[in-house]
Amino acid sequence: MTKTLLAGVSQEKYLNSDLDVLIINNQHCHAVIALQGAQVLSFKQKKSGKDLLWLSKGNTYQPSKAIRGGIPLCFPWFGPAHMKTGPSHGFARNKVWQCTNIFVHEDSHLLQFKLRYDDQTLTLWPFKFELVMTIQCGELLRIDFELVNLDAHPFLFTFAWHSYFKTQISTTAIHGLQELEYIDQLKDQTQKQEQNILQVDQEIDRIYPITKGKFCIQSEDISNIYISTNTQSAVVWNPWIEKSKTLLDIVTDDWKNFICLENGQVGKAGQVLNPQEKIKYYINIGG
Ligand code: TA6
Repeated sequence: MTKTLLAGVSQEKYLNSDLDVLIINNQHCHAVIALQGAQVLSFKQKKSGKDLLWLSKGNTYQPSKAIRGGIPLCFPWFGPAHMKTGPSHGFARNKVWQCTNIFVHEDSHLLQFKLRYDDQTLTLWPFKFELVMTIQCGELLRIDFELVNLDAHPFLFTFAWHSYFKTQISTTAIHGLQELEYIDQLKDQTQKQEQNILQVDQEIDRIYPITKGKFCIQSEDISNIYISTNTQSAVVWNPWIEKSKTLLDIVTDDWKNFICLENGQVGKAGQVLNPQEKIKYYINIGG
């Protein structure tokens, strides 16, 4: 059952699952955003007719289960939980966010989503916070992240937009990482330096703590995807053959069709936020 919220925005259950999604359709794009995680699942530009994002065919869309693909938000930590109790990459992508505002701006739609601490988050991460993400669906996809510390104590957080870009991995080249230091997650966190434009021919899992915030993903089967952001870190990931066999939500060989370029504040680029302090980040994605 589809419910129209305003011109160009409707709400429905995704693929007849229990997952509530908002469908945005305007002259520039067709997008799908899940209320769970305020997660963009699809962003199809009308000028190219291509979806910039990859979404796994192996998702089952069970409530609170992380959705593989699109742009999951890793918050308030990136990677494994510190005390090994919480979920990998934090809880933000598993929680249902509140859509607090939808408005039209210069032929685009802006949708605001809010996540605020609750009893469950406090058991996983003992700090009070409010996080608002504003998602602009137009010629570009722009996401703004605004976090405020509502606690009486400072907290340290890391975060990333764990973006899955649709691409042909065998012909993919990532520009914007040249000469940057990175940590190889597959080789005991060894520090190395990127030499050239990055091409992928095996499993890759690299954290670039400090980047220049501008990237281009090239591949034979897509038009270039450009990313610009004021976040410092980038993570590059593809599970390749063997690792993807351990991931039940990646169907056979579908690992060939995406690259993760994840932008945020990760590792030593984690940030401390003092009580009542606010911090803002953005990312622009376009073809
Ligand atoms: O992309 C970096 C990474 O931390 C990889 O190590 C891998 O675990 C990936 O995220 C996927 O994590 P997920 O919890 O979404 O399966």
